[in-house]
Amino acid sequence: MQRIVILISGRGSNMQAIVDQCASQAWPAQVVAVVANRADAAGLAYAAQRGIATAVVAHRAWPARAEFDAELARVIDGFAPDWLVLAGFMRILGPAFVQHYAGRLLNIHPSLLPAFPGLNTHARALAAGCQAVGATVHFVTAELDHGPIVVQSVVPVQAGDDPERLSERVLATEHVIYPLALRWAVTGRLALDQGRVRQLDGQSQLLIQA
Ligand code: NHR
Ligand code: GAR
Repeated sequence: MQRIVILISGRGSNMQAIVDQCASQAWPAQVVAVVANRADAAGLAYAAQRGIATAVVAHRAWPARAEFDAELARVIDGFAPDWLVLAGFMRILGPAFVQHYAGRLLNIHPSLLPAFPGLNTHARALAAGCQAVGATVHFVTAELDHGPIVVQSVVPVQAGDDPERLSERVLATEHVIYPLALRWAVTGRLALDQGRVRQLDGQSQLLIQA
């Protein structure tokens, strides 16, 4: 059984989708812990209710980023993860932390990377006149939102869209592609080839949500 630890900062709907599909599709894996950087992260209650261990490492208690990263890694390593999953996790992680989990650390970002790394992606995409937006699951590297891409979803922009409406439609695709990427990960279906990710069964790494 592969061991998955999920990091959240808030609602945790991507975490829920992963927990649900891991169980319902009987992956050779289990979500062994959900860790948040804020005690008020709503997703913690869902995890606890599913019988999953939870932990909080409050970033505010650790003034230096490197100290927060070290404490976070100490708590995570107590759960001995094979895969570490950022799901709406809102703190930038330093190079030492990222290196420690290299090759087993995934993130989902609500844009079509490499466009719009960072925050407020939907507002920036609308302001730029983008006709399509989406989400990207990628391996995390020290460079923010720039690691090798595992799978992307594309969502057309509709007349009258605002960031909130757009984020709802993109989020629905996140709940499809993030569990998919993780199922590939825990079943050994991902290979890194010259800095690019290949799906070894030849399955499409693109979801188009018309
Ligand atoms: N860390 C590294 N090294 N590389 C990545 O690709 C990372 C990462 C940590 C988080 C998620 C990311 C996203 O998908 C992620 C990817 C937070 C910020 C941010 O600016 C940016 C990107 C992401 C997550 N955070 C502020 C900070 O100072 C705090 C914002 C807040 O607390 O609300 O850390 O978008
Ligand atoms: C998701 O849209 C995720 O892509 C995004 O935050 C939302 C979290 O929702 N992530 C980031 O913006 C990372 N900086 P969730 O908590 O319900 O999964």
